[in-house]
Amino acid sequence: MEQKISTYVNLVNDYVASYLKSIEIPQAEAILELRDSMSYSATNGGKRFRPVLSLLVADLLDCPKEKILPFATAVEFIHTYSLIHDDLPCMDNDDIRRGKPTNHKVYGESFALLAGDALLTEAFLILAKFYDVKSGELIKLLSNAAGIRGMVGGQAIDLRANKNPLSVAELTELHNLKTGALIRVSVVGAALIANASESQIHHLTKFGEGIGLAFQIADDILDHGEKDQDVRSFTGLLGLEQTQALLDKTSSETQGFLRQISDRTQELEFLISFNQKRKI
Ligand code: GRG
Repeated sequence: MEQKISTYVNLVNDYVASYLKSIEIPQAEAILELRDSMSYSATNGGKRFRPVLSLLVADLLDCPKEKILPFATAVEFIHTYSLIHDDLPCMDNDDIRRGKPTNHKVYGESFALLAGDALLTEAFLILAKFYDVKSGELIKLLSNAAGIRGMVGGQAIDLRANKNPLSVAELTELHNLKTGALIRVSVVGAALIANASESQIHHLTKFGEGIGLAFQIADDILDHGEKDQDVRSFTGLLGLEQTQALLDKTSSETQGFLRQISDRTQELEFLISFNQKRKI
């Protein structure tokens, strides 16, 4: 299974890199530099958790990977833009991401801002270009997950939650929006492309919500020590032990949703336990 995941990561890496290399753009020096800035962050060693999730959903539903790769790339572009903007001095002001200098440290703040803008916009161009009659539905799904009703809304709550302690329910809501929505859409969008039935989409949506939340809880456990006093983290609110118990509970509930879909969900179950134990 590890071998399959690493093959899928390579598949996504190749697709993302060649997509950006081959886009038709004006050949002005500044625009070529902007494309470099987009590529720098989009091909900079991310785990590719969201695209791998989409590809495994495609496998479950017997859908060819080639049909999913453009969608998975669109979601990864939005994820990449959010990280570039999140690292900017006006947000988290981070110098290092994935062990390398952040986008603005290499290309400057204004080009980092533009690289994020261009990745966000390109995501929707991909959906419009590759998915014929399904484009509208996919654009609606991704807009809801990425914008004010999803990731950006969650980021707004996060920024304003600076000083006020949140309840566990409020923190869960924040993370369902900020991190969970894009992970859920990786599952649901792939299911839609793969012609899933209404009942499969229903159970996969529940699975997507569960793994999105589990991903964030695992992230807080990984960051424990750095932000254990932070009221916007599960470890900050609950402590390490209770957060670990919450991760285990969320992971097993998430497995339960999978079992209602089919008896061929072992690979997606592996991703749940990979997340439970991940060190990156
Ligand atoms: C700035 C619009 C805007 C949104 C920012 C998602 C987000 C919203 C900020 C990222 C902050 C953060 C560290 C959130 C925790 C969960 C998370 C999304 C981690 C990073 O995702 P990974 O682990 O990253 O999938 P890689 O590097 O593997 O791609």
